[in-house]
Amino acid sequence: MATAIDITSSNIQIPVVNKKRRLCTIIKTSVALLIIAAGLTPTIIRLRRKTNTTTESMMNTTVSFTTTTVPTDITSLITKENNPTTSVSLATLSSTTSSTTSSTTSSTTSTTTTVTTSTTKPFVLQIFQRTNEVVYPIWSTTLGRDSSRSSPGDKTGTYWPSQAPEAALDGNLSSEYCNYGLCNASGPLQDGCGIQTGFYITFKSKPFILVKFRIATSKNSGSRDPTQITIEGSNIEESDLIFGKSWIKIYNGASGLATKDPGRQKYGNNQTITNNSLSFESYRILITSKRGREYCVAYSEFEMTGRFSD
Ligand SMILES: [Ca+2]
Repeated sequence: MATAIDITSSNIQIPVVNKKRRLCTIIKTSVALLIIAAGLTPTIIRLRRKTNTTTESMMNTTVSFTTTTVPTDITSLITKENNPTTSVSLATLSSTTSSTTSSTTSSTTSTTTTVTTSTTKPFVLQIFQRTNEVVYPIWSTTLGRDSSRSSPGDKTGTYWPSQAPEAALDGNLSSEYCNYGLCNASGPLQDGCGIQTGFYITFKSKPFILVKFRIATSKNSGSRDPTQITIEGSNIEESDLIFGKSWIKIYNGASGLATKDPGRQKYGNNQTITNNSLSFESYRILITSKRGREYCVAYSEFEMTGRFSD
């Protein structure tokens, strides 16, 4: 059983040890409070600084907004400012439009350049005539084969002495070239007379692209007119042009005189050389058919029109 003790009336005293414990407890509590207070103070300071920064930022935004506002556009501006999605969309749209415009401009510029190129570099055509170059008369010669030299005379394989091949390249319709080929000046008149005859020449000008040609008729008979020809080009040394391998074919077709006789000492139609972009300094012309039965093939001009390569 516990016994009740009246301490007010007794002489019982609180031990000194208990006083020290209370003092220690008070000191510990105070130190703890000081540590807590020291930790909270920077946080409060930081919170205050952050609050100040936020306030300044908001103020700047407000000032900027006010200075750019036009009374009639206030609603739309407020909508843009308050709706970031709309603002981004507008920026994206603006960027896309700019890009499209740039692309369109670039395409237009490219097209213009192409047109300019085609209009500022026209082909300059000119007639290439002989000056003092050697013209080699040939007979019994076919496309791609070696040439057989012809000489002046009245026998097989000759040309009439006063009608040499130079006469076909002098720009004069009253002079002509007449070659008998397989025939001679005594007859008989045959379809084959003058066939597989022609000439070749090396021009002193730099190589040119043959674009077209036309042939002028002789003085005496339409039956001597060439109707089909071949043209070959070469850049091989002149001394090697006797060989067929030196030549490249660029034309095999109508002479421009076949469909209609233009009359005596007249030019036929221009014939265009298609699918040829090669420049040559030498050309070989061969007659492969004529209009009728006669002693020879004859023509007063073989006019060559061409251009220099770019
Ligand atoms: Ca002539």
